[in-house]
Amino acid sequence: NIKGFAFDLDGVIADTARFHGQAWHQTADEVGTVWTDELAENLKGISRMDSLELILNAGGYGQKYTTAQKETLATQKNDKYLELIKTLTPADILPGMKKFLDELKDQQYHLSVASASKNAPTILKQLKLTDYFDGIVDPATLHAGKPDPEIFVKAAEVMGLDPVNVAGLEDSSAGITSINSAGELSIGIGSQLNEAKIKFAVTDEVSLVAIKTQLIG
Ligand code: B16
Ligand code: MG
Repeated sequence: NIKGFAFDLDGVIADTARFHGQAWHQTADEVGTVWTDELAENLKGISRMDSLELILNAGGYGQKYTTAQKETLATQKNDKYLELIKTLTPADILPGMKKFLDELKDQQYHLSVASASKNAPTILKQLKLTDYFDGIVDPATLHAGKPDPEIFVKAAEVMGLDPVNVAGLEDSSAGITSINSAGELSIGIGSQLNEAKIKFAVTDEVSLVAIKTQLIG
C-alpha cells in the first residue's frame, strides 16, 4: 500500500547531468584527465567529492592534490555549475514528470526528494516544484550516499511514512540498490536497471496506472 513517492532529482525530475558534465569537463581539462562519455556516465548519482576523486583517478592524479586543493577544485566546479543551472526553467522538467507529479498531488500522495545534490533546493525552485514536496533530504546529513539505504530511509521519514509504504524513483543503479535496501518499492527509469521492481525506459511512460499494471504483472 503505497502512500508516498521519493524522487531522485537528476535524471528523474530534470536532466541536470549535462550541466554537471559541462562543469566537470572543465575540471578534467584543468587537471589533465581525458574527458570521455564513460567518465561522464560514471559521475551520475555520486557525490561531488566522489565525482572529483573519480576524475582525478581517471587521469592517475589521485595522490597529486592536497585536501585543500581538492576542495578548491570542487568549489570551482560548483560555482560553474550554479552559473549553468540559472538557466533552468519549468520547461526543463523531464517529459511527463510534471503531469505525474500533478497526478500524485491530486490523489494526495506524500512526496519527497532523495537527491545526492546539495543544490536540489535551488533546482526545484528554478523548476517551480518546491511546493510539491513535503521535504528534501539534506545530503550533508548523510553518513553514506547511494547505494547505502540511508537517503531513501530519510526520504520516508520526511513524509512521516514507513518505508514499506514508499516507492522510490531512480535512474541510477546505485539509487535502485538504495531503494531496495531501504525496503521500498523501486521504480527504475532508463536502461540497465535490472534490480528495479518496476521499470520504465523513459520518464514519459511513468504514471500511476502504468505502475499498477506492472505491479499486478
Ligand atoms: P551537487 P541525483 C546527483 O544528483 C548527480 O547525479 C551527481 O552527478 C552529482 O555529483 C550529485 O548529485 C551531487 O551534486 O554537486 O550538486 O551536490 O541524481 O542524486 O539527484
Ligand atoms: Mg539520478
